[in-house]
Amino acid sequence: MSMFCFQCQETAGGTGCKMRGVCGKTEEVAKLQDLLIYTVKGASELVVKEKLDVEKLGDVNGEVLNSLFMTITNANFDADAIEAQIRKLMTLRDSLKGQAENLHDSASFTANTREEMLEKAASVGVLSTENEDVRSLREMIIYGIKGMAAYAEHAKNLGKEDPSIYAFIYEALAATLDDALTADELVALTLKTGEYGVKVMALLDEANTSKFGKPEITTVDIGVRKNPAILISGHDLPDLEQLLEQTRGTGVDVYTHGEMLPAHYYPAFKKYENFAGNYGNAWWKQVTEFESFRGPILFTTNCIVPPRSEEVRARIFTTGSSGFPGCTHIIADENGKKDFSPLIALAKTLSTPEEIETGSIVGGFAHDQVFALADKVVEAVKSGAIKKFFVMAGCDGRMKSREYYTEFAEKLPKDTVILTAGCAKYRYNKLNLGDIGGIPRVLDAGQCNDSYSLALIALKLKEVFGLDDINKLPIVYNIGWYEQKAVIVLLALLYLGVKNIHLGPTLPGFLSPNVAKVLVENFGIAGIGTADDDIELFLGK
Ligand code: FSO
Ligand code: SF4
Repeated sequence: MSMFCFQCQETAGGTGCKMRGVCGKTEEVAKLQDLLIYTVKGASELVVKEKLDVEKLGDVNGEVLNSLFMTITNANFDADAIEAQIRKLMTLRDSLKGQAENLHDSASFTANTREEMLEKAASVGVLSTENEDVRSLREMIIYGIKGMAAYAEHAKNLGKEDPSIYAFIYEALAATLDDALTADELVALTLKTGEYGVKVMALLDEANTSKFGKPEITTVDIGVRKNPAILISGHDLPDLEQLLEQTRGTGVDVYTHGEMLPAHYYPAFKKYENFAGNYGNAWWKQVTEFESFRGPILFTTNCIVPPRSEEVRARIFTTGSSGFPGCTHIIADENGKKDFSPLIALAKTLSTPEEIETGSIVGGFAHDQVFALADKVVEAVKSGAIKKFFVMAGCDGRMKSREYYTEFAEKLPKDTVILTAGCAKYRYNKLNLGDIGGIPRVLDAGQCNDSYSLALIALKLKEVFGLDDINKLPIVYNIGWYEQKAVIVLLALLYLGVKNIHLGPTLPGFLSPNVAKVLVENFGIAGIGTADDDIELFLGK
């Protein structure tokens, strides 16, 4: 077997990519990512065993977050960038060494050339843990940590850090090296990962709202204007801010794609007249939508899909933890400033975007905006105008089976409301589902990390209705997952005590039968059926 990866929902055959990733990841990139994770584990063990103060680690915290983020599905396909990151991490790791003895190999191995790295990688990947239950639990924790690192990196980019989150990342990653831990201890660590998942989402929420204001109800144009334009994708709002500042007054418009759509809901970005609207849909549709967009594209994070033509590749720029071979990668200077002038110059030489849709969509229902509507919502629940809420947050993806979510949304009775966040929304946010007494039937809170808002809304409703258990609310969780940020969101919901979450379109391939059983028995986790059967099940008919 040349590679093994089963971290995302689209893993080959539902069990593992073994030759090349369904995502387009090559064997070489997969192996280098395995070694990068291994190096991060080694650094984590040193932080734990040397009892180092995480607040005094200098660049280590940021580079650990970056390394983890680079290995998230669809974030970085650039072997050279990953190799350089392994070198950087090995150096940082070695700088942590002190008196500790009996260190794990990950804390001391060296590999100097690409060949040596690939050779080493072959023995340290996912399958190096032989017991399938231990492997399943370890990987679930690692994937949750990857999602946590992504959110922590976004918060850090806005100057918000929580040392306890870093300390937990080191503790958890070091624990994945410990063969003495029992399955029960690993299950407990999985829940603790969820606890820190809540913390990191709260931190990012605070970082985003304190800098850019509280999301508010906003109508977003989905058509096009007549100016040359840049498309920005991914999740990082400070990158968007810099791009808007630099394009202001240049005659170049900026459109969002995929997970950047919720940026329109923040007050701070409304002052930019060239912030034109949202172009297209969820990440996987970029294959055709980038072709028709015709202008430069900036990736701030995942989800990148390998472009099918050189023409499109030449228009793609990456920044932050994202990367793609052959695409220009923009790095920040020592003051954090990124120079986006190459995109602006290129945009001016290219055609304006081709119109693929017209009209608008409405969003901005993060926690404060929903709390402002609380009286109306509570009244609608009490009067029976709203019978049930369906949390349909998470991710979208390529699989045909995800048509389920569109059908499900269409078939839900008119006295139900969908609460959404993440790119999952694109399966139903353009359907005309109407409203209930002025409350739209699809309430979009924002990006996948804004699932935090949905949890806060549930906790608020629990308080308003004086319930002792979040599971007594008329809320059903029917979540679509794809990559590792969805894993941390799921673990956060489990930590908050949410039971009976339905997860689709398929259950994770990284769950061994025994671990799946634990999730089913203790948390009522279930898959999905047909839209008709599930609606009947959820409405208790
Ligand atoms: Fe989607 Fe991709 Fe936000 Fe993910 S664009 S799939 S869970 O990166 O992070 O929701
Ligand atoms: Fe396969 Fe997903 Fe891993 Fe890509 S990220 S190699 S599609 S399991």
